[in-house]
Amino acid sequence: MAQPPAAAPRTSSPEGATTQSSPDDALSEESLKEFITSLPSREGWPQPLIQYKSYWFNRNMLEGVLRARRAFAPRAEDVILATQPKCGTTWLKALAFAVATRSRHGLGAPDHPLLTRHPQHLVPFIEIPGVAGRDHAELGALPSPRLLATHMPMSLLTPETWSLGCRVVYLCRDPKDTLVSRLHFENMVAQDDSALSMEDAFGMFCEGFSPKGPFWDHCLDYWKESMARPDTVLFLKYEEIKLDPARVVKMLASFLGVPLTEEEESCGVAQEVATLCSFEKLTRLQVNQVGGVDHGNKVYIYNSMFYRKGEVGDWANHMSREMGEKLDRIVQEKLQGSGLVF
Ligand code: PAP
Repeated sequence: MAQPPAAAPRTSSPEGATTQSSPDDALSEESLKEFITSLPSREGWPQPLIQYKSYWFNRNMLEGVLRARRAFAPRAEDVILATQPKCGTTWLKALAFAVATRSRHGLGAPDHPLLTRHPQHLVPFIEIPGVAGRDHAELGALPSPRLLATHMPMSLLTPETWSLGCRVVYLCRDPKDTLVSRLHFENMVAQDDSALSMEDAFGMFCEGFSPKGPFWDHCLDYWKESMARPDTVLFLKYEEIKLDPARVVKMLASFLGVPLTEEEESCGVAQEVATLCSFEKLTRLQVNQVGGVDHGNKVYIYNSMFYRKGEVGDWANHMSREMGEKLDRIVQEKLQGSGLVF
């Protein structure tokens, strides 16, 4: 990936939330577990969720967030792909990887990494680097510029992420489709008779009680930052990629500091990336059909679980019109005045 031009460094954000250190950042491994036990926790999702700084996390994830705050050292050249779960992380990872590495990995090459490795494993999460078989020390050993991912709310990203001017690409999705995708994922992972019902998941989601939720707060923080600093945060929606993936590929390339050349434009490189990363192409590959990763705690995530339907509007097959309208109303109210709409 070519070096993106350096963004202007800064020490504070419009919200003042992005640069705060916290005493919890220095927790040792032992006191970290003890600290988590002292936080509010609530049952409902297959794994109980723990509230930290107004967001909800399962235990593994919160441990990862706290470790990342302690051990992850951002670099100015880092590009971070930020999402809430089920908003299209896998897709964004594939697109950004293909765009950023196209000078090294020819898009049509028979040995392109996306043909043999899951997009989730090509771009490691900051807070769960183990998914890609790495720990924070190994993330530190990756050469710059690094392409990384996170589900962390903006306010929990390491303060240096912002003071160094790292670039962030945020992807969100219609909350109704996000919820439906989440419910299917939870029930696939649980693999027992503890299946969560749509009604229960819906009620919790509407209360703002969902993994990495409240949904609207997570989006809103990144949205405001993207409005204030478009050179630092690129805000995307799943639906807009679906509508015109090649257009988003071009935007991504420019934002990452590797814009498409005139020659690439005329050769249809944007479409080539879109096709390589399409749901149809990725789901046909063996690597995305077999295998998986053991996350511990009896959680095994098969590679295929990150691909279900890949559609816009599937919510209508799983919740009533009234439920859809209710969730829309809640989200509209929460986002009112921000300019962000779904
Ligand atoms: P994560 O946030 O848990 O890491 P994420 O990739 O966001 O995973 O969630 C999977 C969703 O993205 C699935 O949506 P669905 O349940 O509504 O179908 C999955 O199908 C969708 N997805 C994965 N890859 C693609 C792709 N290439 N194109 C479109 N959608 C995709």
